Amino acid sequence: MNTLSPGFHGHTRPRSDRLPPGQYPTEQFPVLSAGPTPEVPTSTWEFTLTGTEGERLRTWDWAGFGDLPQEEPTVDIHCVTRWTKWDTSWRGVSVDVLLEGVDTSASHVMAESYGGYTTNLPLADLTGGRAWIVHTFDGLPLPPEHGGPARLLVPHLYFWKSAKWVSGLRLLDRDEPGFWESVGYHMYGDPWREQRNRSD
Ligand SMILES: Nc1nc2c(c(=O)[nH]1)N[C@H]1C(S)=C(S)[C@@H](COP(=O)(O)O)O[C@H]1N2
Ligand SMILES: [Mo]
Repeated sequence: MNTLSPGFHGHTRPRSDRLPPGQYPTEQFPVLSAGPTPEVPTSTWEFTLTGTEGERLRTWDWAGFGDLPQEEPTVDIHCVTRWTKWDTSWRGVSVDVLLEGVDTSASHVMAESYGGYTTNLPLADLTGGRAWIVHTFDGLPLPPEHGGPARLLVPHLYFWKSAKWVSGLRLLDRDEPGFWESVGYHMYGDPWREQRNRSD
């Protein structure tokens, strides 16, 4: 008999049920960067929410970001190069908090990074407690090679959607390809449906 307690969370499911098709589990934390690791001091770090007309809606500096309510998600991550890492623990701010009170008809978002990386997502996938801007991994400041000082974390999509060195979110009226999407990666990237390439 299956009993789901009120406190049931995804990460209490057995790991065998948490391996998407075509993935293998790893204990390592591989580094995958398309270019050099940008140096982003927290003294000059900014995170900007930009509207569909290019207007600056909100900006946080490092101190202001730290004053926002923080969450500690523990989630599985799935890279399109086929590794899955279970139960990764992070600390950061829910994107719901950043979008609070923003009135928009935007359908999509471009995540933008220091260094120029971009990746596109439906706005709905960043809300509902499913996406965070994280600055801490395993209780320690996020190392630069993994996206520190802060990265996007969207664990329900392939990990290329989790932009490292994130500098902001730009609201879009329609879907537009980001960096990997423009060279053939899937526009959405659901690991459970193996949406690796545009043709999947
Ligand atoms: N800014 C930026 N973010 C990025 C990337 C990148 O090259 N630049 N690579 C993506 C890819 S393909 C993956 S799998 C993950 C890798 O994150 P990791 O290096 O912390 O494992 O970051 C994603 N975010
Ligand atoms: Mo990746």
